[in-house]
Amino acid sequence: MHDSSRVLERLHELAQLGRYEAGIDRALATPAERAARDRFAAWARAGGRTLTQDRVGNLFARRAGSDPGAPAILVGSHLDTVKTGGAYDGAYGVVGALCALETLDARKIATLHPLDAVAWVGEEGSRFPLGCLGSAVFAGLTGVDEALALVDDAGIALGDALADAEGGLLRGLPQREPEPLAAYVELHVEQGPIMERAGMRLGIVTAIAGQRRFRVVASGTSGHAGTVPMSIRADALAAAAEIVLALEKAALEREAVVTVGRLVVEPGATNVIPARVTFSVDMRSPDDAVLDALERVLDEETREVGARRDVRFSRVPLERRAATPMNRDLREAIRRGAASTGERTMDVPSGAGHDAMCVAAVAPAAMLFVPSIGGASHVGEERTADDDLELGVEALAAALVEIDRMLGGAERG
Ligand code: HGY
Ligand code: MN
Ligand code: MN
Repeated sequence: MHDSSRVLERLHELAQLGRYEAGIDRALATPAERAARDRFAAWARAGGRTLTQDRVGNLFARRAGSDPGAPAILVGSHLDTVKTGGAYDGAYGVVGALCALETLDARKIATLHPLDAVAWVGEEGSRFPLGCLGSAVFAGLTGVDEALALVDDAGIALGDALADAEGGLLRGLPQREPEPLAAYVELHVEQGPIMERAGMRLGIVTAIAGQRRFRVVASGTSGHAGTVPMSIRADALAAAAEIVLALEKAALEREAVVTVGRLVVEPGATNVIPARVTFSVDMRSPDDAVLDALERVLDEETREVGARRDVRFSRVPLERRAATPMNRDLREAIRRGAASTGERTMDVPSGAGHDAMCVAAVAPAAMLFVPSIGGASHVGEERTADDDLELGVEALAAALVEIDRMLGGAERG
């Protein structure tokens, strides 16, 4: 389709921003990520959209509805990436939203509700320690000033980074004011293997797994690697390693996944016993009670290992997102829209977190997936077939019309 084929060229253009040999690194408020927001704004303007921006940099591009008083339907995703990101996680949902609006323009389809394409900032939490940062602020789950005060590893506050010309807010955009919302829809690559294994090209998300992130610090006693007998060591890294393996075992015994993705050893010298280890813990499960159980394991294990090894453990919660069911009515409207493409759909859970988890706090939310080749994501090799990318935009455009009709009917009584 003409309009959805722009999705390929735009994704290719975005994929150059932050590209290096391991993939794409496009962290919030860096020049590459700001360039991506600039591209979004340029494409939106070219499509005749009205652009607004909020205080943390989220961008909104409005396609007017026939009823100016009707609440907006938001549709979008995020432009930032993890350190070794691919070309599709987030970017696809942002570009797909713009292309879906352009598809409706080309077919001269009017909607009752305004349609706002949105680019959320900081979904990955790869620079500032809060995932879904932009959508959490938008939904009022995190205060703006609290977000602006978050600092990166170099001690730079988000507020300062957003004030900087290189990576900061776009200039000259009107402020997005709070307003009632009708619904939120997010198009995303699945980032897992379920759809590919089922041979399905369109997935309607049932629920998004709950997630909890922590920063854990193990503090032991440093010393000479050659002279301190093993029997009296308080080795922070050995203690942390026991916790990592205990969490892995606890996740294997439950419907959960736990990942320790970052681990920093201090002083980090080959001939010095580790004094302090700081590591991340990322827990996910579709069942919040399982996450509670995993937190108890973390408590119990750090207490036992800490006492046995004379290592002190402390932890800071970085993020806590409850398992989030997607809105049933929106799921059915998306199913009807997707059906108009002639493709079957499947229900699919999301193990990955998304901005929809936050927006669901202030509006009915739902997600539409297309398959990931080999289920790969958060790696440079992330891939989705071009025709699936285009199909997703077609299905999204049709879903927006169905949602508009469903909500319009509801409001008209
Ligand atoms: O970590 C996640 O699931 C998401 O990609 N931020
Ligand atoms: Mn991601
Ligand atoms: Mn994502």
